[in-house]
Amino acid sequence: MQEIFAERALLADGWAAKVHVTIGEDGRIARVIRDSPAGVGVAHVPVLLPAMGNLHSHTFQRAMAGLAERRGPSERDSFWTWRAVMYRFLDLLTPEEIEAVAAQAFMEMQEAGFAAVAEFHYLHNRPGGAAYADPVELSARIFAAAAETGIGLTMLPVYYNRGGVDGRLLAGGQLRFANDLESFAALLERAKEIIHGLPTDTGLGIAPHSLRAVSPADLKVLETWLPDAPFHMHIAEQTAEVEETLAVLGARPIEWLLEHLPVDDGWCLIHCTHMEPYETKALARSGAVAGLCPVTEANLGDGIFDATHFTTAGGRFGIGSDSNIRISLNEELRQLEYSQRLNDRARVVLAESGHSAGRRLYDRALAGSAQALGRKAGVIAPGKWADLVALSPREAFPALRHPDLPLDGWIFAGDHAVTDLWSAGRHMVREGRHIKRDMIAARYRACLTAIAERM
Ligand code: NGQ
Ligand code: ZN
Repeated sequence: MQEIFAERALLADGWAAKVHVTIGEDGRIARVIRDSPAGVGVAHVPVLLPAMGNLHSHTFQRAMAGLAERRGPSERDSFWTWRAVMYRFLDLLTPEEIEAVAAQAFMEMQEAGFAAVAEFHYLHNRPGGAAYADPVELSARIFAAAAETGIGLTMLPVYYNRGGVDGRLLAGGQLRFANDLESFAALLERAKEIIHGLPTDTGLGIAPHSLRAVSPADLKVLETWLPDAPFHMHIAEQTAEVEETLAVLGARPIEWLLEHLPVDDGWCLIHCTHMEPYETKALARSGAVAGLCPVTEANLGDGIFDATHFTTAGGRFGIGSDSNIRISLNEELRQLEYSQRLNDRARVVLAESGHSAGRRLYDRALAGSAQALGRKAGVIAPGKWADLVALSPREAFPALRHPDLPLDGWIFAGDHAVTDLWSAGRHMVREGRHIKRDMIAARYRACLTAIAERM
């Protein structure tokens, strides 16, 4: 049992003072007591929040952060030129390096305040496309990195079968992603076997990569395979993808998807950047989570998600660090709000009158990520996973008159606010540092050096 005493904690019905939380041996919250005396032998924290999950990550891309910020030779640098760099980079990576980079990224996520992650994992084969003897050779690296860091993992093996909506063949770096339905079924079976030996908060879902990489027929098959599991997919991120979908399928991506598949609250659609107003409303009504990755979307020049109308229509969202160009929970939420402000030329957009933007962003992303990860978390209440984050607010004003100040301070003004983090009760970040930081970071640096020598 672990005991935490928080001066202030964000509970399901709002802020409460002097909260005593007990975490059971099983990693779940056992007890929550308000107005409790500060006990002895108890971790004492100023502010305690439910910790959210990072709903979209490709960990290997962390190792190329900064390498694609030079303008290339083409007329216009774009998502597609970035993708070509990314494909060349991933072709260099060994299984050991994929694990070391994943561990570094997971550790940084926990230090940023994420208790869990949905890893959208599409590296399956050797460079050039030959299969490994074990189809989960590379997926097992992600499981190992999660186990080492203690992050809560929802594993999303990715199905990637073709090079574009027109059905063109995979080429170059994409050969590492390839599966057909038969090989993918075998991969999922092996993934289930591995999960049996992992912490019980580990989850499994399916991720058809996109309408570009998966045929309508395969998508309809995959959708039936793990009925209650998370089902994630990239969609409508780039205008070229919208145009290709219109040309081949006769409808815009979100429009087509909502019409042809039973999109519901088990689905998480990543990006959804380009929607017509009728798609925004229909997506909101579906109950699916929009997986927003504001920092990556800005980095890749995707465009601006219409969060204003989506949330007004009751749409659910969570946030992901996607390319991991920067791993920062508060910066994702800040970027999301700022993109709306710049677009609407307004202030405090994603909160109703009289409410705090930080609080609204945090509450919504918390609920959206728990839904998207299929994780019984997101609330400090008995029975839920003990996914918890403690903050050390820097603000000078006492939060008495404005209880959401710790959140607004963290998201809009703060940086190094996270002091402690628990993932399903595993107390992995203490005094702002992951307990295995030195070892994981040293191994990561050695990998970067080795990769650089092969570039
Ligand atoms: C990915 N990333 O799967 O890593 C993609 C690039 C693609 C983003 N879409 C590949 N941000 O979409 O074709
Ligand atoms: Zn992605």
